Amino acid sequence: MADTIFGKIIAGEIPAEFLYEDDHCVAINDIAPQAPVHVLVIPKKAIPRLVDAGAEDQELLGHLLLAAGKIAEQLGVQDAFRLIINNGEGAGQTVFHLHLHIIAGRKFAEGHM
Ligand code: IU
Repeated sequence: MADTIFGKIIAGEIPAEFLYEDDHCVAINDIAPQAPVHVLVIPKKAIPRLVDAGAEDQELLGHLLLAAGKIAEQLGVQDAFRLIINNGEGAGQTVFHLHLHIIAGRKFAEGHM
């Protein structure tokens, strides 16, 4: 559990403010925000990358999406946010404990990623 910084945060070994918590995940503000709203949704189960998730994680992955929607509503950005998962170093993943980025509060170019 405590193998990455996120594992340590979830284990309470490193203090962090949880914007949201339930049985399966927590949400924290990103320490280096890329937008006015930049929140990380982190499953309590440590799965290194999305591709490391298995069939047994199907319910958890759905749960994370539903939680992200709820958190977006809680933050008042439900009408304009993006969800990002970086999978692997080549895609910019730096913390190898699966997490979703909720990005909002900045203008998004239409028709572009
Ligand atoms: P990535 O998808 O693995 O690149 O995202 C990791 C994020 O975790 C990145 O946006 C960092 O700013 C963020 N982060 C953090 O919020 N707190 C930390 O102590 C560390 C990284 I290390």
